[in-house]
Amino acid sequence: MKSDSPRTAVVTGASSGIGEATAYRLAEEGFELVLGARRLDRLREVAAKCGAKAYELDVTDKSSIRAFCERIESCNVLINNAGLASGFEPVTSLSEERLRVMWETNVLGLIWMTQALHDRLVASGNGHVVNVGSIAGREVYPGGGGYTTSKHAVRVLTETMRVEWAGEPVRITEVAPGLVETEFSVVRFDGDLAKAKKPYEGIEPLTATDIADCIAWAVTRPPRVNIDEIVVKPVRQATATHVVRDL
Ligand code: NDP
Ligand code: 8X3
Repeated sequence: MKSDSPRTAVVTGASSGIGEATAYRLAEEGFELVLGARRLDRLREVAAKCGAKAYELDVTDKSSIRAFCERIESCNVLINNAGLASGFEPVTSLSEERLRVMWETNVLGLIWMTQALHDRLVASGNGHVVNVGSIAGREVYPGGGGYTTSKHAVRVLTETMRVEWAGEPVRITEVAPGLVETEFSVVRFDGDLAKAKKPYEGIEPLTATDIADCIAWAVTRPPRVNIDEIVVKPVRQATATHVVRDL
């Protein structure tokens, strides 16, 4: 469904992966776009391809969020996508640095962005927040404690906002993917490309566009429809740890 009049969508973490693909899909749907991420050169390339505005944004930094949001006049849709995993450390040896970056990006950043744009979402009369969660918000695995706790928090926050906003013209959706081949694993394994390829070996992983399609579908339903959550995995992935591979 194409929008009748242009709605503005803000996408965090749009310099690569799911955020980048979402920018392209939402542009196709007729949205006006404001994109944010830390790597401004990459972000500008994405923006140029879809006619979007691109501003530097670090969701872990409240002053960066303030400066970013000051440039946004109106906002109908907020895609809280910026996020990452860092390492695979068991809880007993989780480093403060890795735990902090995951929680500050995936959880606190999502809260600060939502707080900053909530008034504009309500004022739009047809607001929508999409939080990019994960199957890691529904399951656990060894070495995942820092990341899975953050994504469980995203799930719970999404549900909490839904009850708090009941009666407001703001919908809220969680899109929770399994294995999607993006830069996610490169970041998780500190740039080790050989390790980063492993999770996707012997299967056909999801693409960033597959997730962007889910997001685009959720935000183009009629205003009366709230899609609560979409859990999406490759066919070969039954759970976070049960993946049938051709090796
Ligand atoms: P990518 O690494 O390709 O993209 C992550 C994006 O987040 C980048 O654009 C990055 O931009 C941005 N980002 C990271 N930290 C910050 C920050 N502090 N401020 C602003 N932007 C930031 O990975 P994905 O596209 O896969 O990840 C997108 C989301 O999807 C994440 O929330 C991730 O947890 C989730 N997800 C991914 C899955 C997968 O298998 N790939 C599965 C389930 C969920 P920059 O570095 O330029 O700031
Ligand atoms: C990413 C999916 O299974 O690597 O959110 O945690 S998983």
